[in-house]
Amino acid sequence: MAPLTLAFRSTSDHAEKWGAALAKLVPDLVFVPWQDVSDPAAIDAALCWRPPEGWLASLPNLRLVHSLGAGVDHVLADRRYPAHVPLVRLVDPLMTRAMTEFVAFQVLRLHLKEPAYRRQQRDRLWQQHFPPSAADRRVGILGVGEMGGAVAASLVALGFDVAGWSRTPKDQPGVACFAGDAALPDFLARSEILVCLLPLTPATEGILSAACFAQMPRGAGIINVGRGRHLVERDLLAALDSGQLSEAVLDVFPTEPLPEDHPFWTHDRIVVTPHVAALTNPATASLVVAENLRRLARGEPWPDRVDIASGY
Ligand code: NDP
Ligand code: OXD
Repeated sequence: MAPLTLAFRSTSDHAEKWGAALAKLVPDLVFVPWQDVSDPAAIDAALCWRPPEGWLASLPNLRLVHSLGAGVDHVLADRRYPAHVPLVRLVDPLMTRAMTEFVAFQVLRLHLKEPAYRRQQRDRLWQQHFPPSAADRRVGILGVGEMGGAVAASLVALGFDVAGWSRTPKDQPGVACFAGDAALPDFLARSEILVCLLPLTPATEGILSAACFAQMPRGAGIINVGRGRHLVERDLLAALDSGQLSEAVLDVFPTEPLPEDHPFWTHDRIVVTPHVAALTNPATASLVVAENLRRLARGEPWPDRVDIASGY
């Protein structure tokens, strides 16, 4: 079998680390950082994060595009994406584990009123808030796929009253499952803490909007670890001003890094984290990518192939 040639393109992932990790796992792989691609026709596969428009289309013999992340919106944003080329996303159990830790931490912070105590400390205010038990705290997860499903299970294990919303019906132990647009109002009506773990698609863009917040219990909190464009930013600011929402934790933004003059940086009811909920780690993610490259070589299908028409 001829060795595979893989082109690597990302400004936020380390080509050297990826090249070294994959060399150990796929010994005959030819790994080419994008700047060094001299013969575009020799490239069999591309491993990328946010490839610039038209770059993938410029590789005429491409047989696989592999995302460097779980999400693929950064690839499908390319209007010249060669639609005949299979797109595979990264599903790494370690990333899923990291996401469950991040979301559990943020849910517990909101549940236990930690942001309020930080504001009180700033104001030297001694005031106790009596939280409901976890069993009486209703958490809603938008998106119960690889990550949302694991997050839901971890919150159930912590004793929370958990619901999930997905496109197709689910049956997950301990989780109240809602599916489809018609079920969204009932799901939102019970979500005191709402976690967004949806992929960004035309159907989900702007879902965290005034209409969504208005259907949630007054004083609810949101945690957005999906994508920045799920959130209508001005609607969030208005909902925090009016008290309809009490707190927001935001890990993802339409423009990253978040611009220095953005009002979220200094808002005392918004926690900003720099897109770190589940970072891609070459040490473990390379095992997943290597297996998907072997599947390409063997002509086998990929379990995490993206349905390009639905965008995830
Ligand atoms: P999956 O594809 O496994 O899960 C997506 C879930 O969203 C599924 O349950 C799916 O429903 C649901 N969904 C999609 N479209 C709709 C819709 N229109 N209406 C209702 N439900 C919908 O993705 P992952 O769990 O692996 O990842 C989710 C997202 O998390 C990524 O796309 C990415 O944006 C984000 N992410 C963020 C990270 C961070 O560090 N902040 C790290 C990694 C991922 P169904 O099951 O019925 O198909
Ligand atoms: C991802 C991300 O999609 O890090 O993996 O956001």
